[in-house]
Amino acid sequence: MATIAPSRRIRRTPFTEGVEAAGVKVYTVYNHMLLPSVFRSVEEDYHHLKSAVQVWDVAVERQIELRGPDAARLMQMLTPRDLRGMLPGQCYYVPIVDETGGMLNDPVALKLAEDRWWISIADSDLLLWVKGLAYGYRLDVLVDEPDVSPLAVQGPHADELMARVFGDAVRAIKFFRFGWFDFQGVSMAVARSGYSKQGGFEIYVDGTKNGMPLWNTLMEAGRDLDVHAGCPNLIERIEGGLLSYGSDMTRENTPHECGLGKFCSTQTAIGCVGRDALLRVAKEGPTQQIRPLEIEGDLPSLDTVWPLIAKGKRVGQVTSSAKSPMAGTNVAIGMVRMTHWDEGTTLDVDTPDGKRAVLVRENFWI
Ligand code: THG
Repeated sequence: MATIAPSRRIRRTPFTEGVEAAGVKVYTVYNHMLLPSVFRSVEEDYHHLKSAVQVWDVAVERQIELRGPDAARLMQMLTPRDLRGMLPGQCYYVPIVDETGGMLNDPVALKLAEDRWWISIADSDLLLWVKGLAYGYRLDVLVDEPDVSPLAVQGPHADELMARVFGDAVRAIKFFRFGWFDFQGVSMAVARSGYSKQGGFEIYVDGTKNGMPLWNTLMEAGRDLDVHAGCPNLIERIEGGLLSYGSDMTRENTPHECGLGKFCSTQTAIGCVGRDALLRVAKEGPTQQIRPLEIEGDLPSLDTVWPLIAKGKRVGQVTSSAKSPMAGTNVAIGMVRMTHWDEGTTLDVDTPDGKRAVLVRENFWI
């Protein structure tokens, strides 16, 4: 395959130098920025993630900062999740929808203070939507992208490695909470979160110049823990049911179709854009929904949706798939119509290499 031309439009991160020194083999582009996707091989990276500890350059999880008297009001306009009970120091996974209830992004929101929030975005240009709302509603709030770059530490030895660098207090951070920790005189938010089910942290690295010193410190401190550079792993995230915006869901889907209804409290999310549309779909219930799928046989890698077929008719689509050492088959995520979404239903999928048998499962693997 051809390679992609480097350019200013495909931004490097504060950790790219370390990623390259660690021998990154494949990149993807996410939020106009380099995101590593393979170091040794997807399968080797998977086994290492589940047994050791990895440091991930997830600077592509760009932050949108809201600052000012209307910050909380704007944040509640953005999401159907009710934010009234959210305290400073908490992270919330928040669906963001447009006026039709279509998904625009599925970020993690951090409440730094009543008048200061970060929105840690997935792959869409959410900054433009947020700036448009702030301007259109004449809100008293500053909206911009600060020089803050998440670095994730994921895997079973993440607590030990983080304690060595930031002190034992990091062990007490609860899931989806964050605290402020010092690294070489710079205060940084450290959260217990990350795009894997193996446990770990995300450090919101403040300042590009602090990226490589922290990267190197983590690599040296974790040598005896077999620390290695890693990245969000396709197999592990499918097994864990972690959705990928732009792949598993788009603006065409409501949060309910994505299985994110549990993160919506639309009735009480007063002022949220798309509220009327979502109240309608929440009442009726979705007619298609994300499901875990098993697919038999050898598969090519997926770079466009594969139609799901029953009795010659299209009943959905596969949007992510990978060969899983744990399941001994291909694990996949798809959007399936309600007529065929029950556990145990068998379907066919049309792949570029031919038809394969599909089983609809009830639960993800992790
Ligand atoms: N961390 C941070 N920013 C991010 C991601 C992240 N931005 C991009 C992308 N990932 C956004 N998407 C997700 C998807 C899933 C989760 C977080 C962000 C996630 N879900 C957990 C789950 O499904 O098990 C828990 C959600 C909950 O219970 O609240 O973590 O990873 N900073």
